Amino acid sequence: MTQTVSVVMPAYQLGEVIEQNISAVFEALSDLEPEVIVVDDGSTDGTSEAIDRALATHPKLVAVRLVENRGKGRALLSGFEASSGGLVVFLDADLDLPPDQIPRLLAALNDADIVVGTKRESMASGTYPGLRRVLSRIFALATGGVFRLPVSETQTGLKAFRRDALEAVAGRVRIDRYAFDIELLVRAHAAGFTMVEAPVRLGGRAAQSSLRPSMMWNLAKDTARIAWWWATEPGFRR
Ligand SMILES: Nc1nc2c(ncn2[C@@H]2O[C@H](COP(=O)(O)OP(=O)(O)OP(=O)(O)O)[C@@H](O)[C@H]2O)c(=O)[nH]1
Ligand SMILES: [Mg+2]
Repeated sequence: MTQTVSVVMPAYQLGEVIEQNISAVFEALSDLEPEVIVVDDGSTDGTSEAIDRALATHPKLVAVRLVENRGKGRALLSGFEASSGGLVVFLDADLDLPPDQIPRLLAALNDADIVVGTKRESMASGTYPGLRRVLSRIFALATGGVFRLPVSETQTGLKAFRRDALEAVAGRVRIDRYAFDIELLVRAHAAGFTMVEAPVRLGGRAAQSSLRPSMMWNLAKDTARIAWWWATEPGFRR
């Protein structure tokens, strides 16, 4: 791998654990000597102080701080703007998806512009709560049917990009929160970038994850907005 690697980690209300999670990423990727960009936008629970402590020990850590909470999608794009790597990884900072899988995703960038982590296999193995599994399946069928993305899932918190693919679309993405991933991938696909999926493994804690009805509603609403743009905006559709 001759290209430099930037790992962007959005972190909101993660508390002290963010310090050890940052260290775990540097450790898992020590061969790659990556830059890690952590983005905190308005956490009030000590996340910011824990990031300060990590800054003192990791010279290749960059902290982006936004005063106001603008959502995970906006945080990812702000982190991307602060990054310099030729290859860019988006990684949930809670590390529900263990970072030792990142080199495998980066290797897949030899054959595609974008590698989308998918949890389907982990879900099938029964470590994932039932309702969430069913909803995720329905959602994937709906987005696949409408937007014709060549991947079976969009929402998993581990993805890798060749820098030019992100550069081409980042400025046009309008959704800040739950449907951000869909809009980003649909726009990149429309712009002619290639994508493949890579199965990723969940760590232990992910099984406890919560799914709020308000979140599902917002995801559905934002997905409908994307469908509207898809139907009406020139160049949105491939
Ligand atoms: N900076 C920033 N990070 C966010 C925001 N919302 C979520 N995140 C981070 O994005 C990652 C994924 O968020 P989660 O809340 O874990 O979402 P999830 O993985 O779908 O849900 P769980 O299964 O409950 O973990 C975590 O690292 C969060 O800290 C936000 O508004 N701003
Ligand atoms: Mg999570």
